[in-house]
Amino acid sequence: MGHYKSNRRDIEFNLFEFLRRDEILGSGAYADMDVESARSILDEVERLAVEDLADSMIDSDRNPPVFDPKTNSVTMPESFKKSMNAYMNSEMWRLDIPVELDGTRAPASLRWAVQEMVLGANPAIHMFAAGPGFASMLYQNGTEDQRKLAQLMVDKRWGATMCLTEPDAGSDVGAGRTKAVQQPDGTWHITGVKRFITSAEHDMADNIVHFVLARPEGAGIGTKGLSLFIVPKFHVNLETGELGERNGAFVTNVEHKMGLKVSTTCELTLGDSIPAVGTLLGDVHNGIAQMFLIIENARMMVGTKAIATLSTGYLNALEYAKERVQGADLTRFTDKAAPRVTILHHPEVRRSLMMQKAYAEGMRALVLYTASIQDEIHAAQATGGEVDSDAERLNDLLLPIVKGVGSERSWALLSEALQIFGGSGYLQEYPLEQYIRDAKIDTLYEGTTAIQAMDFFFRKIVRDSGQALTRLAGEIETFATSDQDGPLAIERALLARALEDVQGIVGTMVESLTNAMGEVTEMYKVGQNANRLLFAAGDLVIGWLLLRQAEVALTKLAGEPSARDKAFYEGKVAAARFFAAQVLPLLTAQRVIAGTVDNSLMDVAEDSF
Ligand code: ST9
Ligand code: FAD
Repeated sequence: MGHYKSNRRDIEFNLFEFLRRDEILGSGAYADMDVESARSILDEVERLAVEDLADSMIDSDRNPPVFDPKTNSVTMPESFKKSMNAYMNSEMWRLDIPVELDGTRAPASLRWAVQEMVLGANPAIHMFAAGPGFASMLYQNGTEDQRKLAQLMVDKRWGATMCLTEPDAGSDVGAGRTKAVQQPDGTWHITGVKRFITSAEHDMADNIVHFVLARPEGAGIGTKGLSLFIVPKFHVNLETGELGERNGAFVTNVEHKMGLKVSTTCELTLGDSIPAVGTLLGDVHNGIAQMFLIIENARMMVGTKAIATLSTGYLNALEYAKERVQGADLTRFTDKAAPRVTILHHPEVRRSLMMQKAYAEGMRALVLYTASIQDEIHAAQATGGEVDSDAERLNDLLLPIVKGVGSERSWALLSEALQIFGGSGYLQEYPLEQYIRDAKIDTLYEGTTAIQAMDFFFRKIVRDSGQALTRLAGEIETFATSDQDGPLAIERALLARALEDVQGIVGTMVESLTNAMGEVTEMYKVGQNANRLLFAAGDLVIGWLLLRQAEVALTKLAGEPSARDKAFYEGKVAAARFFAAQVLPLLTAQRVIAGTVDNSLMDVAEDSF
């Protein structure tokens, strides 16, 4: 067996029992995608993920891509190429592109369920295979010529990159210095150095199309002065699709990393030896907003990747805990002759595994719930091009939780999963050490956690005038205050308290923000509480989703489930109760701390650190 363990039962529970995606499949915009087709796609992707994709994950970590600085080229490991071919030949990537580009129409919820398995089995496959996804963005926002390029990217399975970061412009994208100068023929010459660019060089596609943020001569400062340019590695004859001369975008270094080694992280030098010729996306200067169309998708991807890795980490740990025999049951620990038991008998091992299960399943619910909100957005678009602004706001609010909380909790809990293996977890014989190395990046790229936290508070709450938060809080409150005599009464009360705590933290931060109008240093208090709020909101939403799932499971248990289903549903209820009892009360302490934060931290002299 390979390293990857999917949780197909829980994925299907989310899609069809919890989020009732069966109600949108097979009709309306998804008339061609009924439940049966969706299930057969899940079948095929699960097989592909467990076998073909997972197959190369370990080998390509031990034998990573090789960069040749003389030719600015990269040779990928053969094992990985094989997995990549299997994925591209499966045509499953067509789920992520519109029908106009020969895609397969599928709801976002199904697409993210599919991508969870791809990302859990071998995350870099998703990234190298993102070319068609970038092509759809190009098709939707590009000029006529760029739409032709988009079609070629799909037909020829070219790769693509997003190029924001520079040596002095990481979180602060607006500090970018890469320059664009317009030419008489309307094209642009780009010069500069982009750093840390994922997939910018490899030998698995004939061409790679770079989506580059650069500042046109004379444009203003900051992110608003940036424009988005389309810079292919090779020039292209847009009518025939033939490749022309090499363009002046060369990879000049590939980083050596802690993990995710098969994903090439490149320095991309533009316009050094020969001109790097680009075209302006859509012929409009609106670079940062355009790039965020990609970033939003990529942030969802990173959260899903993290959570997928936690899920397989947990399932590997669970399997080990059921087999490893060590020590006696705690009730007989003074009896030296007591029979030895599997470690799953030990309370601390159970606590840790249940925490992993609750977060892995709670955050899967978070990803797929968010995807179901994206379904609402797309449904509105499909019926007459309308905008469902409530759904868009809620999706925007949830994205930093998916990305920021998903990555941080997964990375921390993967360490607990490794702990279940004892010393064996530290060995390369088991996948946990690689999972941890490969998942750490999720807290860093696509905006670090601090950036997600500030995005959450300033943009998604304050700038939104709390509209999405109010909708979400309203739904949580309705659930928490209903069925007060039911089997989840205690948990609903804990949820209601957690909601008050999160609202309390928001209130404290809004107060600091208001006070900052008089005393500007009050802003530091907002900064000190930002991550706290993001994590607390994440726990609240995860707790709410787990309890809603428990409610569904209890209904099923009242019927006549099979023995397997009975165990599954009881597990859902147990995880929800555990999370409510062990995690939600911690938010009260967070609220108290948020209220007592002062600026003494900011007064500590640098030399005193
Ligand atoms: C990276 C790549 O790390 C990692 C792996 C890549 C793998 C690639 C493959 C997978 C991708 C698949 C994609 C397929 C494509 C599918 C497409 C489908 C269509 N939401 O607050 P302001 C905008 S890449 C939306 O003043 P500052 C907005 O336009 C590197 N928009 O910011 C706004 O204007 P307005 C990742 C947002 O202070 C404007 O920005 N690097 C949002 O100037 C200015 O906003 C990072 O992520 C948002 N949440 O700049 C950088 N926020 O206000 C992290 C801003 O008028 N740093 N906009 O609406 C940040 O995010 C900073 O907060 C900052 C600050 C740069 C935005
Ligand atoms: P910095 O911005 O220098 O941050 C350092 C620390 O300071 C962080 O802890 C951060 O949270 C904190 N910090 C910074 N600013 C603030 C603030 N205002 N408030 C509070 N805290 C702050 N980029 C691309 O453009 N394309 C890619 O394909 C891509 N792929 C990547 C792949 C890998 C493997 C890596 C490592 C990076 C990749 N990146 C890519 C770059 C990535 O997006 C950046 O590393 C990330 O945005 C952070 O920037 P930085 O590394 O410069 O850190």
